[in-house]
Order: sequence, then structure tokens, then C-alpha cells
Amino acid sequence: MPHRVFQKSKPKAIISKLPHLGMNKQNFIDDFKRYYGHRLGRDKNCRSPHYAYEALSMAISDRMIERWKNTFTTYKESNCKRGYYLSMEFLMGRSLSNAMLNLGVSDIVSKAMYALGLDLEELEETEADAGLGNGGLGRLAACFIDSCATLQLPVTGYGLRYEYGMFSQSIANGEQIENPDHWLKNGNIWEIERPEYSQQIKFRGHTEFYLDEQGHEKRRWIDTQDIIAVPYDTPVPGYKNGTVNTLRLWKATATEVFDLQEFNAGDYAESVAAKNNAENITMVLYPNDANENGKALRLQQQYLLASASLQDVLQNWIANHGSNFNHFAEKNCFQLNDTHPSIAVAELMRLLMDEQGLDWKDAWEITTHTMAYTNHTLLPEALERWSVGLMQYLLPRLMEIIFEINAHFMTEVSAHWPGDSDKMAAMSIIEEGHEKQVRMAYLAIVGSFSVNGVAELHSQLLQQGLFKDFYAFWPDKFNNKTNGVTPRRWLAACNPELTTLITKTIGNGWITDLSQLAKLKVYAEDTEFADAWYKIQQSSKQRLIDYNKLEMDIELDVNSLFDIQVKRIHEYKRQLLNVLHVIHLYERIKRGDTNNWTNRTVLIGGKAAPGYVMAKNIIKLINNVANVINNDPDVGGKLKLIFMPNYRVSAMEKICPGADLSEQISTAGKEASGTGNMKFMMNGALTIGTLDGANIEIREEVGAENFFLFGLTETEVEELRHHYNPQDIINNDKDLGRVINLLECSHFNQFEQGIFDDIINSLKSPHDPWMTIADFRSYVDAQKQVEIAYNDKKRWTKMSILNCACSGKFSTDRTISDYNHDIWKLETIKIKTQ
Ligand code: 26Q
Repeated sequence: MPHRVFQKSKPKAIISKLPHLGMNKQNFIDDFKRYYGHRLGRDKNCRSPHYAYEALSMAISDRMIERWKNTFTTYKESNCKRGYYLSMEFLMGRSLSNAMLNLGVSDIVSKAMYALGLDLEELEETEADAGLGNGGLGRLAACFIDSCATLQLPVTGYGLRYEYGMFSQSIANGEQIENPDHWLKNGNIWEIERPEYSQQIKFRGHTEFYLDEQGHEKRRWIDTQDIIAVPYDTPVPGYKNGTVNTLRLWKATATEVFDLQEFNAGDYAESVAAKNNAENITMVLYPNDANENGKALRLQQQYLLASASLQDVLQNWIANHGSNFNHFAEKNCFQLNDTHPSIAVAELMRLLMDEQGLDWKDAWEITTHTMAYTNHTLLPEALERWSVGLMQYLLPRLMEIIFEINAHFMTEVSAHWPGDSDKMAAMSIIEEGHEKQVRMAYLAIVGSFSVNGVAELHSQLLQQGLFKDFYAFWPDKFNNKTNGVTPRRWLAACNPELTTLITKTIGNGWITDLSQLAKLKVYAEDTEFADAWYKIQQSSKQRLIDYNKLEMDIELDVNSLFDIQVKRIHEYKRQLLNVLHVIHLYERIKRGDTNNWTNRTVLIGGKAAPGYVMAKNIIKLINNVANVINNDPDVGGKLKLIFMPNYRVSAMEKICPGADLSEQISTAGKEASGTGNMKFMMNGALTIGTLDGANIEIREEVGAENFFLFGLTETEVEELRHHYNPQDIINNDKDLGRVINLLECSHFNQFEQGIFDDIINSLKSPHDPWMTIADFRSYVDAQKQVEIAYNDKKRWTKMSILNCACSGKFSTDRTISDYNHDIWKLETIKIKTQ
């Protein structure tokens, strides 16, 4: 339902073909001047670099749109199978430098800007991050669509255009302050609004039976309160290949029909208010927060994404094939990024039956051959459930369909395990109890032909634990797809010096075939190469120091060991274990136990969900400990602890090249994969880590001798739970005893008595799910091994080179080829470059 009037006349074909825009230095200078002067109305007296950023971005965007159009036409003409990545989050970060890199114009544009007296880096820094995601899952979606475009796969990303992205974090008195992230306030030149592809979305109302023209009993959903989803498209360029795919994000607006009804009734103010209500749906990204579970607005967001995206795809299908859906499943595939968009299973059934007239059997056949589900967590509290009551109220027709899906499924289960009512209860999509709940993961599994985890261990644990009954029932549905990161952003763009060295040494094939980094192995002990490598690492550390100085006004020592942990603050990720180690080092300094000391800078960054009290306490603890250590003259340059505020994509682009040591220290079995670990490895950092998530595969690739392993295994963790006694461990470990003692005597909170009691109690509890104390000794020992290695510059540099050289597996190009080979089965579509 378009909310703008279509023109009756048809544009002449001639305007559909875009002229080819020049790509040389003078072309960029000319276009820049025209946009800066004529479009934006700025001149040499303008003091904000923002407008120069905009003018340049417009010139780049023009070139991308030309290729975008070309890609669109090529896909349409080839009638190829399409893939759709449905995700509530796309954590894109900045676009300008990525667009220039992928178009292959970084150098020429840099020269053009220099000729104009502008500093390209300064322009890039004015771009706001598109922070439409919480962390790993959202950034994975962004890396995935980059790789799809680079591999020339016809995949569209579907998501939501939140007005406010992930909050920005500041620190006051050591505590996290959340500030709204109005990322669109200066406009967004990368998106194009396409109201002509708007979709109408139903909410509330009720359902009824009716007889269709053939006399068949049908159901319809009526008296609904509708809203309109308007798409905003962003181009997603492949790496120097002419492909530009689409990221389509939906914004909720009010319907004209609805407004008009109210208006005629004289409720003018109400009609305007209704508009506001509708627009609230895509106002804000939900933080990954257990307290936000079950919120009606979140369910509305999820349904909006699923319904608008499916209607968009069906509308396209009908435009090209009419209402014959016989071949729909051969030509379309939806990948669900966790359960967040999994209402799509029921929505596709509704659209096919209620709107397209298919019967249950045919609709179910299509649905279960087009949907594929990726799980990203084993933590039980993160598994989505929606109350049946809320769903009946907001989405009554969807709830009916879910009941029916479940009824069919329960029949299958009881045929497979006759008389086993426990099995039925365990596997039912509807969880019985005081308040009935829909288990979204089960809906996703039942409705999909593929279910995957995101690292080997995680996929195994899904099969043996969380989803074991489903695995027994459908073993062939389950598979693993180990995560990755895009080497364009996470090496080529963020680490230009290392990129130059690597390319000079092994050519540039690695940028699209990261396994070629293995050619660097033979240089690991080449003095000249290692020297160059070392110098680049030092200069990246210096850039990180400058960045920190800019943000926080603090001096750091480039020769100290840069030990970095950046990720969301969560108990399972065990930032606390890191802090315990820092306190231990501090305590050694105070005792004078500093023989063979290695100077260390510990950097920690990450956001706590606003309602996650313990995570916020952890931030406060880090800051308080930092305050004591950094201001103690006895400590001097031996140890620094820094909390870096507002960790985000653009910060990681400066952080990962400057790391010596990457902290991946989650309790074994809890981190599904991790992807920060891969960014660090690619840039030559060494990992200290547990046997968790993708760490296991990182260690396999690089070799045990180039990885600092510590801690209990997943099996050992589960075994120890039965008799875990942290007090015993504390009593038997002098170092640990002294650390806990410092915490207990309020050394880091002298004027804030009691504020860390909850942290101390959780560490000492026999029921601590994260078993931080259990891994302390082994962690401290591994950190000693880190120091020994770091003090041998030659050895460290060799290990650093090998980490980069062995990171090939962790490119999303590999991950996406695996998805395509095993799940999507799309052809690559070459785009003719003009
Ligand atoms: C749920 C309910 C209400 C509001 C928000 C949410 C919500 C939002 C985001 C729940 C979870 C998320 C994000 C989860 C996430 O990022 N998981 C991470 O995914 C990465 C990519 O696969 C893995 O590498 C990480 O191990 C995993 O923690």
C-alpha cells in the first residue's frame, strides 16, 4: 500500500539507464566541488568537516548507485534464486571508507581530497556509526552482507531502520551513563527512501470464518489497526566486482486510511497521536537485556520485520510469476538471524493461505523448504518466549497458526515416540504452565529445513543439550557454520600499513581469498619481514594511544604489553576474571614482587545493558580499580588499567590493529562463537583464552604453541558444578586470597562502602554459574607465559605473524560459501562491469 501517489505516466526507458560516471581524480574533484558548493551551499569559510564528508559521500554514492542499478537489472534478467538475511540488527558502522575501498577508489580519492586541501581521515571521522545492533549478532549480519556482495550472491538484507541505535556510553564517577544515539540527526546520505514499496502491517483485531467463492472454509483477520512499513535501501558494495546488493530497512509510519477515519470522526488530535504510536515501533533498538524480554513493542518490531519483508518478496514473486507458487521454494531462501524474526514461519503460512489461497499442506511445504534458522546462544535466559495472551491480543491470526503448526507437530512426535507424553511436553512449541508461552526457538526449528550453530563446540552443544530431542527427531536438519568477519573492514581498511606489507609480500589475492595469508608463514622468521611487522605493530599501538589521548587525555607507554578485552559487559564473558588478574599484578607491585617485570596496559571496553545491574557494577569496579592503580606512584609505568568508554564498530577499527593480547576468557560452553577474537587474530594479536566458542578453532588453526590456553573445559565446568567450593580455592591460593582480601577490605571503594558486595558474593558463591574463581590460578599462570613470550621480541613477532597467517578460516567469505553450499544453494551472478 503506497502512501504516496504513483504517477500515471511511465518514465521513458532512456532515464533508466544511468550514465557512467568517471572515476579519475579530476572527476572526484569536480563532483566534490559541485556538491559542496551547489548542493550543500558551503564555501571555504565553512568550519565543519561534516559538509565536506557529505559532499564526498554523495560523489561516492553516485558511483555506487550506478552499479546498484546494474546489479538489480542483472538479477532480474537472470531469474536466479534469491537469498534473504532477516535480522533485527545490522551493526554497519561507518560507510564512507568501506565504500571507497570496495569501489577501488581509496587512493585516488585521497589524492583528490589532498589537492583540495582536505584531510580524508578527518572527513571520515565525522561520519556517525550506524549502530543498529547490540554486538556480535548485529555485526555478523553486517559482515555477512559484505561477503555476499563480494561473492556475488544475490542476497538482500532485511532489517529495521531504528531512529535511535545502540545508546552511546559515557562514564561519570566510574558509572555508565546512557545517552540516546540519534544517529540520523545530520541526515544519512547512504539511504534512499522508497515509499513506492511500502507494505501494510496488521495488528490486533480478531479472526473469523468465511466461505470463499468456491465454498471453502477460510479464516480472515479483521478490524485490525494497521501501520505502514516504508523501506529505506542502502547499497552494499562487493569488493571491486561491480556487484552492489541491497540492505532494506523498514520504518514504521501511520496509515493514511486509519488517519482519515479518525479525522472524519473529528478526532484530529487522536489521529496525530496514532501516527506517533505507529512511529514508535521503529523508534529504538532494544538493548540485549533480560529485563526487556516480553515487551509488546519488541514483538511489534519483530512482526513488522517479518511481515513487511515477506510481503515484499511475495509481491515481487507475483509481479514476475503470477500467483503460481509451485516453484517458490526453489527460488527463495530466508535465513533467520536467531529467533528474533522467527514469527516469519507463521507469517509466511498466513500470507500463503489467507492472502494467496493455498491450502495448509502446500503452504507448509513451501515454508519448511524456504526457512533456515541460526542459533546464537546457549544461555537459557536468552531463549525467546512470548506469552500466548500477548500474541493473541497483538497477532491473533498468527497465534492460531502457531497452535495449528504445533498440533501437526505434536501428532508427528507422538507417532515417533508413542505414548511418551513427557516427550510431547518437552518438545511442544507451546510451553504449558501458569502463563502459556510460545517457545520461538522451537517454532523456528519446526518451521525450518536447516538449524545451525555458529562454532563447532556451540553446534555440538545444541545437538547434545538444548535441542537434543529435535536432533534425535531430525538429525539432518542440524549443522554448523563457524562465524567469521569480513577481511575488507577488519584488515584491509582498518590496518592500511599491515595491508601494504602483506600485499607487497604475497600479492593482493588475500583480500578476497583469506586462506592465502598462509603464504606469510614462511616469513615468520625472516628478519627483514619481522622487523617491518614489528614496526607496524608499534605504530598501530601509537595510533591507539593517540586515539585514547584524544578521547580521555591519558598517557600510555607504547612499549608496554597492550592487553585488550572489548565486548559487551556480561558475567559469562568474565571481565571480572581480567580485573582479578589486574588486582593481583597491582598487589605484587605493592609487595615489591617485581623481578623480571613486564610493563602492561590493560584496556577494557564495552556497554552494559541498561537494566543489567551486575554488569553496571562491573564497569564501576573496573573504573575504581583503574583510579587506584593509575594514581599510585608505586605503580608508575608498570601497570595501567583503562576503561575505554563507548566501545563501538569505529572504535574497534582503531583498537584491533593496536592489540598485543586479545582476552577471550568466557566460561567454557557459554560464548557461542565470539567474533572479536577473529578481528584481533587477523591483525596479529595473540589470544589468551578458554576452550570456548571459536577460540577452539582459532587454536587449532594457529597451533597450540601460538595460543595461551587456560581454564576448565566445558565438560569439566559441568562436572565441577556439583561440588564447586570457591572458598576452598581461595583458602588454598595465597595470590587469590590477597586479591579477595583487597576487595573485601574496600581498598577500591574506601568512600563508597559496600558497593562491590554483590560482586564479591557472586564470586564466592558455590552457585556462581560463571565459576570465575575456578579458573583464576590457571589464568594467572597463562598470563605469566604471555609475559615470557612478550619479553622475547623475536618470538612474539613470529607468533604474531603466524596468528595473522593462520586466520584465513575466519573470513566471512568462507562462512558465507559454507552457508551457500549447504543451505542456500544460490548461483553466483557475475555483473558486467562497464
Ligand atoms: C532479546 C530480547 C529482547 C531484547 C533484545 C534481545 C536480544 C538482542 C540481541 C538478544 C540477543 C541479542 C544478541 C546476541 C548476540 O550478539 N549473540 C552473539 O552472537 C555472536 C554472533 O554469532 C556470537 O559470536 C556470540 O558468541 C554471541 O554471544
